[in-house]
Order: sequence, then C-alpha cells, then structure tokens
Amino acid sequence: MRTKLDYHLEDPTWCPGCGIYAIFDALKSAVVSLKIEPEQLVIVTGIGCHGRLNSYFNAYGFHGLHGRVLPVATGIKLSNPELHVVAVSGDGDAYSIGIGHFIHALRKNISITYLVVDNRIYALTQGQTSPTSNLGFVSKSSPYGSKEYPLDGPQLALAAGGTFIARGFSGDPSHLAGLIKRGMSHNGFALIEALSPCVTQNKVNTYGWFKKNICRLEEDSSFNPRDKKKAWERSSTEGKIPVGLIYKEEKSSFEELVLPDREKPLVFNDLKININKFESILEKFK
Ligand SMILES: Cc1ncc(C[n+]2csc(CCOP(=O)(O)OP(=O)(O)O)c2C)c(N)n1
Ligand code: SF4
Ligand SMILES: [Mg+2]
Repeated sequence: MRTKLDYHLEDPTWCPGCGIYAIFDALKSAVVSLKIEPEQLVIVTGIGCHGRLNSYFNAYGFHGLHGRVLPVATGIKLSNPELHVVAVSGDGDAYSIGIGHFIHALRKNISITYLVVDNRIYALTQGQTSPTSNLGFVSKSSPYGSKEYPLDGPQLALAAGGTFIARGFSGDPSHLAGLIKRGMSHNGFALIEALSPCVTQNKVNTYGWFKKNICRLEEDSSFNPRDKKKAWERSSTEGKIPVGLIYKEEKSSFEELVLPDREKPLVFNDLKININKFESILEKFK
C-alpha cells in the first residue's frame, strides 16, 4: 500500500503558508486513495507559482508554455488513454491566456482533471490583477483599483458544457482531496477550482477572507448537483462563494468518441517505419 510519501519527490520552495502546499497534499491524498501508481499519472503544469507542482510530485510531468496546459494534456490523453492526466493552471494561466483552450476542452469533454489554483493574482510575476480579482482590487497593474468585473470559472464551465464542475479551498485540504478524487474518477473533463491564498502578493484574499466569504454546498439539503438550473442559481458568486460539487452529468468523453476511429492509440502502435509503406507515401509527392 502506497502512502503520500511515495509521491513526494522533492520539498517545495513555495513561500511558507502558500495555499498551493495544501493542493499538493490534497492531490497526493487523492492519488493514494485511488491507488494510482506514479507511472500511471502525468501532471501537466502551466507557467506561474502553481507551475512548480509537477517537479515536486513523483509522477510523469510536463511543464509547458503559459496558457497551453490543456492542448498538451489532450495530446497525452489521446496518445495513451490509460494514463491519468492531471492538468494544473493558475487563474491567469487558465482564465486569461488559456481561456480559449479551457472552453474547448470543456465542450469536448476530454478526460482530464483540471486543477485551477485561484489565488486571484498573477503571483509569479510579482502581483498583477488577474481575471478573478475583484472590482476595485489594488495591485501593481491596477494602482487605482481594478476597473474589470471578475470572471467566474465554474459558471463559465457550466455554460460551456462542463460535465464535472467543483470548487474547493486550500484551507480545507481533506474536502479538496475528496473533490479531486471524485474528479479523477469522472469520465470526461473535471474542473476543480481551488481557492488558494497567495500570502506574499495578495493581502486581500487571505485565509480569513476566504473563510468568511465561502459557503459549503453540501450544507444545503435542497441542492442537487445533477440539476443544471439549480447549479446555475447556486454557483452565482454575487453572494457567498460556493464550494463543493457544483455540477455533474454523464456524457461520452472525447477519447471514447475519437479513438474507435483509429486502429490503436499512438502509444500502442509499432512506430517502426515499414520501408514499403514509406516509399508508397513518397511516391504520392513525386
Ligand atoms: C506567453 C507568456 N506571456 C506572459 C508570461 C509572463 N507570465 C508568467 S507567469 C504569468 C501569470 C501567472 O499567473 P497565474 O497563472 O495566476 O499563476 P500564479 O503565479 O498565480 O500561480 C505571466 C503573465 C509568460 N511567461 N508567457
Ligand atoms: S508568491 Fe504567492 S503563490 Fe507564489 S509561492 Fe509565494 S505565496 Fe505562493
Ligand atoms: Mg494566480
């Protein structure tokens, strides 16, 4: 039986108290309880503080370009559907530069677990306003307060056809681990947005601020995450920010629709060049 230690490759160097530590720990807990071996898991990360996660985790990893986590993760899943693919982005990586890929991955319903580390700031680049920063948020890029209305990732995911949509909080890692575990067991795209204080760059959205401003969906007995209308109503962040499973539905995944048209996924093909086939392809270009 593996333990969390088996997935701990290196001690992280995030600032002491950073919310990402709890996300790192929650992912380890989920993987242990799902009995996923390190070689069955790939973690793809974007650029930002969150982007260091794969280098500390004992699994395959790919640290790519800013905002391009999902195309890479999609390629990996289609090439070898037996792998568990976890993609990790920040609020900037996912909802600014990567927003186009986000919407299309949701629409396609490819089986990727997508963790969005929402610290409401561009942390690595020393604290600029992000798409999830509140109106009026003062930062290095908005010294007079942000004049932009914030974006709500889970609501956008709901509108784009998402089939598993959840939000957790790094101040409650065991709850977050439960959401990640459910997301990793989902057939299709699973968004888990993790509210995560950046203790160095964001002095507004602190652990205390989040604790005061979140509400647990599980505590509302009238809420049903299979009811899209209810999910839409309850996911509105005009009041308190809801955490928990917001929406879930069953639908064929992208790889289930795409792969039957192929002989085999790429990784199971014999990639040696057959000289006769190669020459017949060359013939076509003469
Ligand atoms: C194409 C490109 N544009 C801009 C940057 C600069 N850049 C690096 S990280 C980052 C934002 C990071 O914010 P977020 O995704 O929220 O990650 P965090 O650091 O908060 O975890 C930006 C704009 C870059 N690396 N590449
Ligand atoms: S700058 Fe913020 S997000 Fe980055 S490691 Fe430090 S506390 Fe965490
Ligand atoms: Mg961020």
